[in-house]
Amino acid sequence: MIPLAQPGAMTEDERFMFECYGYIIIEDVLTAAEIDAALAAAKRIHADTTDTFSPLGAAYEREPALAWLIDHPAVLPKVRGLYGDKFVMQSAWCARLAARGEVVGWHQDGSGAYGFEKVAHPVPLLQLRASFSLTDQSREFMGNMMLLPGSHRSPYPLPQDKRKAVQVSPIQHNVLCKAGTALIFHNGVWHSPMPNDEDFDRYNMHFIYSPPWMRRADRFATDAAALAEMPPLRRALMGDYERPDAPYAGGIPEFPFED
Ligand SMILES: O=C(O)CCC(=O)C(=O)O
Repeated sequence: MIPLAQPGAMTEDERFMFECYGYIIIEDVLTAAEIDAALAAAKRIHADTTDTFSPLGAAYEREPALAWLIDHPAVLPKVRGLYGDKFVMQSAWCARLAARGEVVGWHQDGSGAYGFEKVAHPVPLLQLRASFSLTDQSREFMGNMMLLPGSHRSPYPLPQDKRKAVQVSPIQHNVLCKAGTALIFHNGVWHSPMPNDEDFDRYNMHFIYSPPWMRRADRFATDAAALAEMPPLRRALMGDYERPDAPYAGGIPEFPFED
């Protein structure tokens, strides 16, 4: 029971699946050449990485092969389908899980300082994540994402004593996917990376989309030179407004969507 979706606009069936599970999966979003380019970029970004798990922010400022994923035509229409026409890319993390590395830790995304579960129940959608797998994860123990479908609706948290375990529930879904797959999920879904028993590092590229008033997490402002290189829609998604208070006051410019 895999919530498979197709590239492009969110259909009613896909929306229903997303609401039930809290995530959808789109296969074959990247071609072999695009995977190679993005993976090479991710490896350059992590040239000095020694930690078992390291998510590095703002890699798209230096690597065009990662920047173009920000408004990928297979994925961005899904984000728009859920948020409407005004949202920003709040952060992006190029995440390496080292060969034979393990950092199992089940959690919901959000803020350690003020958890989203304190805002409302069900946990509101504030960080919609699109994750591109850049290495093969088609078998278990390849650093796959593990998810608890529907857990974004649970008023009851995953028991504390389970959060470091690989197997936590009969309903858990360990995502098996090839490189080039996109996983789109709600911040409220309990998830964790599976250990990586392979002898190669695992890479994922995560993009987090949020309402325009959310504070950015991987940068204070987008690098001006990188911003200048971006096409108009991508630039708008970066949320570098001339007036930082505009997201509250309604002064955000229209986004240059093509339709
Ligand atoms: O394994 C990954 O790349 C993602 C880890 C994770 O759970 C997170 O970034 O919230």
